[in-house]
Amino acid sequence: MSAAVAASGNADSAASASGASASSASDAFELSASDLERFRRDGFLVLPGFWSSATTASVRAAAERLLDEYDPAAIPRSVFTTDEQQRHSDAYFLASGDAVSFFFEAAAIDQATGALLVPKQLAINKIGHNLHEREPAFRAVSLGDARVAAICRRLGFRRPLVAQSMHIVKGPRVGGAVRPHVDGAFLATAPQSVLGLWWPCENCTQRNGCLWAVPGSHRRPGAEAPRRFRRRDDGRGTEFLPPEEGAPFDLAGAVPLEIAAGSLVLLHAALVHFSEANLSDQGRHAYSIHVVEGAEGTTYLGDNWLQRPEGPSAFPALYDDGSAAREEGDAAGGGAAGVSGAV
Ligand SMILES: O=C(O)CCC(=O)C(=O)O
Repeated sequence: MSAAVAASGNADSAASASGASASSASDAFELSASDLERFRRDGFLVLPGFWSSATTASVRAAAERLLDEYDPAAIPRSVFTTDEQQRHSDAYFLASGDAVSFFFEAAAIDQATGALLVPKQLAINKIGHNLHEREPAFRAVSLGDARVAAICRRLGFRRPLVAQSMHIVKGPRVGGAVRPHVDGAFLATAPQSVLGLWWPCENCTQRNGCLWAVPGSHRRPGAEAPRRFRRRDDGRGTEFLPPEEGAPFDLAGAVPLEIAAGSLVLLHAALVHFSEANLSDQGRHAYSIHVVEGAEGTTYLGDNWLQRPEGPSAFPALYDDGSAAREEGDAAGGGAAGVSGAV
């Protein structure tokens, strides 16, 4: 595996370089041509300093408050990891698309008794999946930052919908590994349009379980048809399709994203990425959202695990350009550069 990716560079992005806060987001912000080229080539892009330290602290503080206030007794003793054996598919999980729900770390729970083995603030793996509408600090950085919309426009989205959000806690010494996966396995549209945005709230190192990415893996053979995690046709929870695991992802060339708090990482739907357990004494909070195309011509799949009772029209739109031409084909030289319809 190669050297750490400290930054993919984004010198052209004034707002990012100056660490402009969400509330002072500049209309002038946009991804540069080299940013687009890098994203097209690698399947991910790091934008250092996207959040100011004040914005990063506000998100972190909002998560700390939720962790202080939740009642562990009210949360099902389900754990949430990418290990399919442990992925719970109960009503709590399935209803979390429009809620602020808490999911325990496997290692934080005594599997025999259900007792917490660590303080409740460290026992949570993630909080999701509608922080972006229900919690003001998360709403501000998800729906209220014009630069997020500018990124989506540059990548070819005509009507980007924020489908889900998660705050990943990955607590010191208890935060588990996230197995290699692609986000398009967990959320899908036809054609595929999922874009992940991931912001660490703390500096990331290999010790505290930084994200790893396999550059170019979004262009591997078969990337367009991942094994999917979906709702079962018989209404009884979720399943992987096909049920059996295929060949493991090729992790050769994976790079650790040892990046600073407040950076933004863009993740293509078919990019192979993962993180190791947090073995350190340092936290590794991170916030992420996933955006899908909501314009005519793209369908949010009815078997996605995440469904809103009102349907996908309930997902908030960052903007609506209607039938405006996609920039992807014009500015980025074809389908592979953007995300929308271009896994
Ligand atoms: O935060 C992490 O460690 C992994 C997050 C991730 O891969 C995801 O949410 O898809």
